[in-house]
Amino acid sequence: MSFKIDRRRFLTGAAIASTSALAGCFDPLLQQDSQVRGFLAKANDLTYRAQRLLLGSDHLAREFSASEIRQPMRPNGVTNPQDADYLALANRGFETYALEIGGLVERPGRFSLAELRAMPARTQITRHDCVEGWSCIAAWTGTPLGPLLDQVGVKPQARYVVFSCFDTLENSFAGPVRYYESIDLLDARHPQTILAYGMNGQALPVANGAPLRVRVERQLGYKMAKYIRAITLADSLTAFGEGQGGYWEDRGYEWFAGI
Ligand SMILES: Nc1nc2c(c(=O)[nH]1)N[C@H]1C(S)=C(S)[C@@H](COP(=O)(O)O)O[C@H]1N2
Ligand SMILES: [Mo]
Repeated sequence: MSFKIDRRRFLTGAAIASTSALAGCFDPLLQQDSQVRGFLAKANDLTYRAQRLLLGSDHLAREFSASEIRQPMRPNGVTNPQDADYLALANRGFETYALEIGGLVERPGRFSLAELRAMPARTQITRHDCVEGWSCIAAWTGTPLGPLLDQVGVKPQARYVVFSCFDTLENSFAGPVRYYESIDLLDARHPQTILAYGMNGQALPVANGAPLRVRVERQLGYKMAKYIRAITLADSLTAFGEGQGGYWEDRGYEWFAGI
């Protein structure tokens, strides 16, 4: 275990050192054919396969008791999206919000918050570990993703669940670059993977991803997309963002961020 953590520190350190030292310049991690990218990709693939072998698909992340909640849940990354479509929803208390589910599914659909709240619910008190080295413990309430996927009918060729978010992190020549993330179907169907609309017994605050954010409890914080607009089932990640599976993955982070 300690070997894995040390290696993660090393990989993460390498990614951060590289992006900060070369900010605004050429970044070898962003070159898909570079040796560094190849090394990271292989290491990530090894971590992925080793963890899938060791932990299997149903290993649960540790859950804590209410007295262990460490508040406040420190908001991180984008905490107050200013995108017009998001603000329009927020100003009406997310009453008109509807989660879109599409891609490789039999029955694409839209689900309002009221509909999501009426589905089976799960509350779990878990620890959130950010790659920056801090963690928080909070209670999350939401509906398990697995049964919702069954409801829309995942097509057999689907391999990934992609979360598209409302928030813009930067503007490029091609337009706004929005946060996105992706997980495999094992994590998507894990019993602790929920679409959360509540935190510490309250409605999910805007800072922590209102109206809907995913909790993928066996992964690092950046995998847990906030401000979810749509979920797309896909057989490949190349069509999304820069093709590495997430906003931070496109900037050198590992796609499989198991802890
Ligand atoms: N849409 C969106 N999701 C996001 C981020 C973000 O900036 N935008 N930041 C990620 C990171 S790095 C972390 S650690 C967690 C922070 O969640 P919190 O704000 O509830 O602490 O959200 C993740 N999901
Ligand atoms: Mo993070």
